[in-house]
Amino acid sequence: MSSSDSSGHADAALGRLEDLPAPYRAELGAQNLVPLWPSLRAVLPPVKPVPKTMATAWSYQALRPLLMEAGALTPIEKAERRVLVLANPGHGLERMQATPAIYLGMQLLLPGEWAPSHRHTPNAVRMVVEGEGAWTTVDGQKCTMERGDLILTPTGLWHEHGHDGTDPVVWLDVLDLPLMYYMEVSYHVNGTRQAVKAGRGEQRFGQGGVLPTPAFEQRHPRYPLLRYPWKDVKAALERLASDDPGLQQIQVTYVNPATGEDAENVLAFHALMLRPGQILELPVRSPAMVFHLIEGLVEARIAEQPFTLAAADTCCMPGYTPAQLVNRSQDQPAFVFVADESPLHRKLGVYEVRP
Ligand code: 1HN
Repeated sequence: MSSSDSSGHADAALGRLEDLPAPYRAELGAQNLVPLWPSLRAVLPPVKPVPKTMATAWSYQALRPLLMEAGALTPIEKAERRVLVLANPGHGLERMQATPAIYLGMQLLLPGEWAPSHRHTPNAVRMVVEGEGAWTTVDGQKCTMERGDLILTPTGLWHEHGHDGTDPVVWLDVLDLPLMYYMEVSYHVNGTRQAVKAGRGEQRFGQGGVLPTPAFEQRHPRYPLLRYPWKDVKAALERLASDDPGLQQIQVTYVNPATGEDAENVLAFHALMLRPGQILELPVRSPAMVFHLIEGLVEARIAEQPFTLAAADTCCMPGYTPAQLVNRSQDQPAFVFVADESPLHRKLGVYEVRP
């Protein structure tokens, strides 16, 4: 295949592996050597990457009974974390990745269960999907889990989950595990039940515009805020929408309140509101993205392919892809949780927005 870039320079067809004599190929292999030219176009395609990531949607209605069945089939002691992974067929299901850097899983905790304390190198967040009475203790902070809440478990922090309620609790886990695994830096350490510390980040760091003054010569903790309650995030979106009726991108970013930077190192997290009937055109950008519907009914049109998302449904798309989000309701707003790989792309210097 050949094509031409913006300079008009055409990519010549390159020699194939089969063009080389078999004994020569065998000799190369025996020396752990490989000719570049037969693979050059595959590793460095013209103008735009060729993604393995396929636009894919997971229906909560379809996966929920299977997750509940996992609850009956596998006790928590045999699972540690009882999760069904949302795996992208473009990468192969066994790779357990939604996009190059994003892992997604739906986790079930039943009443009375405890998922023991551990810490690991991958960064995680949880977006609570259903149920009440569960909690996650992160670095000694006990975070209650209510629908739509975002709870961080950044790299290296101890975390465990418990459930004092009466009905199943389900949340969406979003991790940068595929990246950490690829980098050969993924590992975990088991711990014991954490002592809960006094003082919660939400109370101290959750007030817009003001921060507690650190004691002299002290610094804020690296991750001051671990729980972002949905009621506050939703109210912030509603305020943005009513403050400026012409605003198209009604979106907030989950940030570290002490630095104003992304809440975690590798992935970014946002909440987006669509007005009734709104069609939002997304810019074509290099990072892959995930959309998870918190409330409403949305059609995600990804490179013209439509995916209908009801509450608790999730979909992903590769980078460099045109997409639109359409609120299918004419009288109710819709609310979408978004995860993307933009901090990683910015750090690598490959972040792009295409015209
Ligand atoms: C993990 O630690 C949790 O703590 C959930 O709830 C999902 C997926 C891969 C690796 C570690 C959790 C995970 C995970």
